[in-house]
Amino acid sequence: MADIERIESAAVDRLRAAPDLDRLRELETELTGKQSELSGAKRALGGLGPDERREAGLALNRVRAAVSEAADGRRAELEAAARATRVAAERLDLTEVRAERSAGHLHLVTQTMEELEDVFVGMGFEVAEGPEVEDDWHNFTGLNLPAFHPARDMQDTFFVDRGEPGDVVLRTHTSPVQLRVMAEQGPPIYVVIPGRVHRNEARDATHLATFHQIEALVVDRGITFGHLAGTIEAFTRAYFGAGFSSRLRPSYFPFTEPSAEFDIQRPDGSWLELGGCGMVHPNVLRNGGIDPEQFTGFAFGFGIDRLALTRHGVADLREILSVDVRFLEQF
Ligand code: FA5
Repeated sequence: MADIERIESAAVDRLRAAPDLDRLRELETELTGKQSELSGAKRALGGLGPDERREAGLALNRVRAAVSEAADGRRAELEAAARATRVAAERLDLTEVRAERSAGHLHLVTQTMEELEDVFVGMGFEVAEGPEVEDDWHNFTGLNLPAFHPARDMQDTFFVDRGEPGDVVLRTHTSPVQLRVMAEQGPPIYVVIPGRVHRNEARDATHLATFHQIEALVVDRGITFGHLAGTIEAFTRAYFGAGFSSRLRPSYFPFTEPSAEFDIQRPDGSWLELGGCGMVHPNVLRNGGIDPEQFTGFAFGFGIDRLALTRHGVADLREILSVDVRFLEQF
């Protein structure tokens, strides 16, 4: 009986200490198989008297049950540990990583300007730029706006104290670059002109004194108003998406004839005013050194700031000047 008790406690201890499932399986064979002490003890029962044999037989059955219970318990533990290891190894971390310190990013207006340039470049346009400090001729006179022309009042001007009074201005629109590209490059012309412009205006929810425009200019043989309308429609779909469309309304600009304002329609049916456009006026072509009998062209231009904020549902244009990181971080 003492042997049987020793066999039981040794077997249970070894099973509980099995380091893995393979070793556990080996131990089970070793402890309960034919060669095991347990089987040996069972065989020895035959040499005992009837009472002793009965007692020892019951004890051996108890040991067998205890050994198999210890093995089952250890197996369950080892299987649970293996499952946990496998789950940990297969786990996908889908948490968005946010750097502790952000390196900052481009301002919403710059982002929008670059997106617009990308769309136009994708449509085959080249990007052209010109100076922000401009002479009167490029900003007004050369664009068919002679001195004292009433349409000059459409764009209140900041004058630079240089040369004769009124000679040098901060450009009020990107259109003066039209004349520069015509003179420098000549037709065929397919350019977009992004840039910063300035007007002597009181700031309010829809006006800034410094804002941004982008302007397209095409000059080639046989360019028609149909090309203008089609290009604006193609741009609208390329930039805003297939659910958007455009419309033109008659308007007036001294540098285009005929002229129009263009709006885009959102998928919900509402309209957003975007900018001005028209066929380049023959006087402007001539001022750019191009023969209007040979070439025709169209131009369109619009404000970037209003567009950028409308897209993000920001109501007040003055937010563009905000230095509040909580505002800037949103875009
Ligand atoms: C022009 O500046 C013309 N040069 C546009 C043009 C180009 C017409 C080529 C024909 C051919 P306008 O003054 O309407 O047009 O200004 C164009 C856009 O600039 C406006 O639609 C608006 O989006 C934006 N804008 C004008 N004033 C301000 C302002 N104070 N603050 C913010 N955006 C403005």
